[in-house]
Amino acid sequence: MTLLEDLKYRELVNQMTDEEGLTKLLNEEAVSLYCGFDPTGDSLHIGHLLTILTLRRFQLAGHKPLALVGGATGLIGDPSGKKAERTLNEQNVVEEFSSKIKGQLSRFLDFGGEDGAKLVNNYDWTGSMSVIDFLRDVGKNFGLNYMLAKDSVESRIDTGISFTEFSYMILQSYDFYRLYEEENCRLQIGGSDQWGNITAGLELIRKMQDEEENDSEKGKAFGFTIPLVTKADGTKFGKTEGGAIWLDPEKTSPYEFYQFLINTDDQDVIKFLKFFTFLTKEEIEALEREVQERPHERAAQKRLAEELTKFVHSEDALKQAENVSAALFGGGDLKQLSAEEVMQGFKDVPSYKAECGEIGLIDLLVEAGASPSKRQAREDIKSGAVYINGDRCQDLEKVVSEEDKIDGTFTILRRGKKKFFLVSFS
Ligand code: 545
Repeated sequence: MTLLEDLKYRELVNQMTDEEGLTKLLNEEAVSLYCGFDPTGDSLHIGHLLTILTLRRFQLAGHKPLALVGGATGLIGDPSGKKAERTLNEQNVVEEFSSKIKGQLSRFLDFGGEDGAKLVNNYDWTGSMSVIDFLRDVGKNFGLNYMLAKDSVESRIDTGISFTEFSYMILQSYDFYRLYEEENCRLQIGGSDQWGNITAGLELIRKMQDEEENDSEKGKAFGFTIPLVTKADGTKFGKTEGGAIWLDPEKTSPYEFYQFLINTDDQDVIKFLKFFTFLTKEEIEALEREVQERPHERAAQKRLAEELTKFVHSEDALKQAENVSAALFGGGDLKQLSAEEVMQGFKDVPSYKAECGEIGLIDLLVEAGASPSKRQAREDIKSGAVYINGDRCQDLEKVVSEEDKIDGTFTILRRGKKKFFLVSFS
């Protein structure tokens, strides 16, 4: 399969300019291509992963990805797909976000060697440009009607759009032109929301080239968009009750990340395997049969969670996530967990810090908020509703001590079927 055939098989093609021309180019040459990421937050989330993985697919097929961090455009705000004007972030905030996003991008692409991927920042050429140069050299190429007709602008005419956001497409277009000139970048990719900005860039390249005349040997440039990730039930992909699924392990632990994927619906899992993994068509088809014949085994979901947790985090992080999941849901042993794994798995349960090294179970149940009174605590223990680290305890005299501390740090109390309490000792 060629790269484009593979992308089509994976349903990763939303729109492209001049399919025939692009097919020919990609088959004949190693092509530099780019995708931009504006530092609008301190982390990428799982939705952004799709574009990163697509860049990686191009790279694996021998092409050269340029990952652009929008140090300049992040100061302005892309109106594409946004219903309302964005609030501007301070320059130092954008700089901080830029370095975080840069760090994340560099983990997902191969930057080694001469043909390795490259990180660029549009602040390097836009930050110092004068407003006169911008208006004379770049802005002159954009007709007002052309700009007004773009979705990102047109959809905001009634609700309002500032000149700042209105001008955004010119900045992104200029980036494409610069990368085309300086890096021989022939292709820009992005989500479907980026189509307007990408085609505006192609328009600018064409016009600036006409001006240069002498240099008409330069090849043609192309645009390509991938679909936004949607789910069969119509709810938004990548969001849980706890918020977005981030790629930063401090914001979304590898365990939460893994659990999010394991819980993928049967209706979505094959599509997500195509989108998010490098498994072959044959491997995916085999998993598709598994979903049909043995849905309860969730083989496809497991594979999806494994592949992606490994890619985004690490082999070790995947092991941890599997350990925690097994201990919590698979009848595994809580006592085998490390303190770190306990913290990941029990992040959202009420926690209690015991002031001393050991404490009577009845007192602990009350202090940790598991039982409302000592009387009730006694009842709970007697009736067999109380578990310490997964083991039922019916001993009214029980003192929770060293031997009950997982990894020397935590004790997990459970009352009834599902009420967990995390006790840490100082
Ligand atoms: C800036 C300058 C360029 C080319 C592109 C840009 C960015 C582009 C944009 N892209 C989105 C984005 O989201 C924030 C990410 C980091 C927190 O706004 N104008 O920056 C998303 N993009 C990836 C996909 C996207 C897009 O990074 O293209 O469709 C989401 O999946 O929304 O010269």
